[in-house]
Formats: sequence, structure tokens, C-alpha cells
Amino acid sequence: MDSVDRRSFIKTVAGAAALAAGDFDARAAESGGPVFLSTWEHGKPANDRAAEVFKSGASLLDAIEKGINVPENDPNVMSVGYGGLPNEEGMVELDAAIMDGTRHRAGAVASLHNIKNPISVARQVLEKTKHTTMAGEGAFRFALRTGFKPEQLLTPESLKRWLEWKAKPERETFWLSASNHDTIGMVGTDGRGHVVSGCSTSGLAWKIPGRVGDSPLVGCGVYADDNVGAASATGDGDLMTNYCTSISIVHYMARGMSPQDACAALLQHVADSDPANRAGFVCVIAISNKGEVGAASMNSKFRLKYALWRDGQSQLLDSVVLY
Ligand code: SD4
Repeated sequence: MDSVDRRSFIKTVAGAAALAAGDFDARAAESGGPVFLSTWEHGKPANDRAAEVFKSGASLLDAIEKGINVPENDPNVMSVGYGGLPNEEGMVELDAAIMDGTRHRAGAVASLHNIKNPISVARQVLEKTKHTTMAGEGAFRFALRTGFKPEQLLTPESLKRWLEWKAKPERETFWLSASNHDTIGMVGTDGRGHVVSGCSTSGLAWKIPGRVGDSPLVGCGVYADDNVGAASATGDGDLMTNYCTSISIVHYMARGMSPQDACAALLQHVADSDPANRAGFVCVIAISNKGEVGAASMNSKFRLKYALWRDGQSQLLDSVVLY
């Protein structure tokens, strides 16, 4: 398929997926209710919690933060928060960010250790400081000063996995070889034009200590602008950071693309700029300020399942795949 054909193919597939995700979209745009869109299976309970918090009268920022707390607190989700797989030295280092589309401001933490809920620390950075991103020891000390309790984040299961990995003489490391994942990214709208983007992860398992992925970087793992919409990403942060995925998607939307087309266009750009990226692990989600949604994956080897909450219905759907 030449690239022009591929582009129209993507448009068609993306269009079909947008339809599949619902008359739903059209209805929500009309009904104007809240919408929550998250990455992976663990996004479903996260969306459900976000919707519950929002319905109780809390803000959209509160809803997204509390929603993301669900996989952070779940020891069985081994890529986020408590129970997340550690770095190569056996230390769990967490990255998270939350961005408010109204104030056009974010709070973020990178390489945070011993604190279970990095998205909540990121929220404190947003609300209580003039800073945007805090990292490492400073982020940890900031968390203690704002009331968080230090905790052991390794669970018996994540410790066991790390010991098994350490024991393998032929183990994969990030000294120029890689792979393994699964972050929570969540975007949402209140149904009245306000959007928020949040993201939380333990990053790549066995990463080199101090490595910062895309998730806590504004414009990469999160971006939100009430004038347009919001986006988030999951996958190989070392690749995605170089494409500023979330802001790029929102900019495509600002130029008139639907969230679905904007997600596909970003992936196409990543693939076109280097054909090797077609094999990369890159998945993205987006929402417009009207509540239309989009989700796409670079390839079928790492295909995003995304969770959508709209009109009281909570669904798990397969994203469009480019390659
Ligand atoms: C990272 N993007 O640290 C994160 C990992 C991830 O699905 O999203 N995995 O690179």
C-alpha cells in the first residue's frame, strides 16, 4: 500500500472505529455529559471511579486523580503505583502528571520513590506550588511535606519478578535493548468544554535508575487545552518523548481533525519519519472538548484496549491499529 493509499485507509479505518465507539460519540456531544477515556483494562475501574467521584459533585481534576488512584493502589496492576515493577536495582520509581485544560497548567513528578499515589503528588505540585515538575529526592521530600506517607512499593510478587529477572544471565536491559509496559493514561471532559489529562506509571520495568519516561512530561504523556481537547499516551516512552505525542495530537485537533484522525495522524507521522518505528510500542488516546474520542495503536503486537465511560455506560474497546 503506498503512503497515499495508506492515509486514506487509515482515515477509513479511523472513521469506522469512531462510528463503532458509538453513535455514542454523537449522542454525548449532544447530551453534554461527562466522558472518561483511559488506557488498558485497568482503565475501566479507573473510569468507573472517576465517574462516581464526578457525579458526587467533585471537580474534573478530582475525578481524574481519584480514578487514576485505583490502578495505583492495585497490587495486581504491575505497571502503575503500588506493585509496579522496579528499576534494575529493585527500586520502584514512579512517574505521573496531571494537566488542567482551563488553567493550561500541569503538575508532575518523575522518579518518585516510596509513595503509592504519584498522581496525587502531581496534583499537589499543581495546586500548591508555582512549579510544574518535581523529580527524585526532591519530589519524595515534597510528598512528605504535603502529607504523604512513605511506603514499601515492592509487593512479594514484584520482588519475585525482579529477582527472577536478575537471575537470568541473558536478561534484557535498557543498555540499548528493551521492552515491557502498561501505563494508565486518562483523559476526560465535564461535558461543558473543560478537559483534563492524567497519566501514572512505574515506567519500563528494569529501567536504568533515574530514567524518566514520557508519562510525567507535559506535552508527551499528558496535554490538555479547553480550547481543543486532551490527549495521553502509553508505550515506549523513550520513543514517544521524541515526538511530543500528546501536544502533537491536540495540535492536529486544533487544525480541525477529529480525535480519532488526530491519533492516527500522529502515529503515521512517527512511522513516516522512521520506518523502524512501525514496530514501536506507541498507543494514544484523545478527547475533544465536545466529548468525541479517539484511540490508536502503532501495531498489532502492542494493541491498546481502551476504556470508555459515557452516559453511565462503561466499555472496553479495541483501538485502531496502523500496522
Ligand atoms: C514509559 N510510557 O515509562 C511509559 C510506559 C508505558 O505502557 O506507557 N507503558 O515509557
